[in-house]
Amino acid sequence: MKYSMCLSTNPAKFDAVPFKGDFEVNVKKIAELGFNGVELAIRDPEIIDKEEIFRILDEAGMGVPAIGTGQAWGEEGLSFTDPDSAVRKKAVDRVLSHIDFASKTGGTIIIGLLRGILRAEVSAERAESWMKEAFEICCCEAEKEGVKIAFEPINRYETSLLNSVEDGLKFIDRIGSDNLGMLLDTFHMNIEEPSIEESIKLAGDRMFHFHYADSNRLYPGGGHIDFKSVLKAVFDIGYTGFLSGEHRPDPEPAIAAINGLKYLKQIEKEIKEEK
Ligand code: LER
Ligand code: MN
Repeated sequence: MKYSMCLSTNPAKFDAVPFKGDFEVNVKKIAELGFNGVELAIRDPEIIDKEEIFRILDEAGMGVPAIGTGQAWGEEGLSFTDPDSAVRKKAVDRVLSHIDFASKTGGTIIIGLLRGILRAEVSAERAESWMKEAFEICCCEAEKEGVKIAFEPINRYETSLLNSVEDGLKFIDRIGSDNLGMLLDTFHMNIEEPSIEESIKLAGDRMFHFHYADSNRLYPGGGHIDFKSVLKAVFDIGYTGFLSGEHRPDPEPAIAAINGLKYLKQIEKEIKEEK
């Protein structure tokens, strides 16, 4: 299995991105710890030095399995479901602006929090139709550049729009683009899914990407998710992508990252030995 770690290219409020600060130092550190790639959280592709990022990634031999877009919501309030059509358009344009960089890195664009939240003045039907329209535009443009998009179900305390894997799958089926799949995150699934394993199986080959964190959003082993059973389900569906760490940096980013990586690799070994 390949492992990546979430890393923000710019300062951000979100606390489950373990590495922030000096990009080059962090990429080197993540490579040293034994990860195969970095998942980049990018608020706005216009404000990053892409050439410099490529140089750093190349030197460290790091792949980019995915690009997170949620900071445009967290830091700027952009969303697909804002009552203001200008804000919705800005959110869609922001996703479109990720496509070029994503095509060069081969990374899947993640759409999670950028869907927004259900506002009191907006009906659920209206919000879903805005989301559908936004996803259709993004998928169509991304497809032209061979870029995939992954929709992430997110727990009810962060959004009231599409919390479960089942609802997420129904939503992506309505859009019906081959380049649209799912990002499953163990932290959200622990809150929303009757069975994490069954939801992974339900997603099957529509699972394009995977976030790991324990029940309390610490590194795996810091909470009570049964990662052996979860990893078995991931193997069973034939997933060959990255497992990406999106957990809190406690007690310290590198310690959290290595604790989680060691824990998951040991479980992987046990599963293989039992076969
Ligand atoms: C982003 O991948 C995520 O999981 C959200 O919880 C961000 O708040
Ligand atoms: Mn996530």
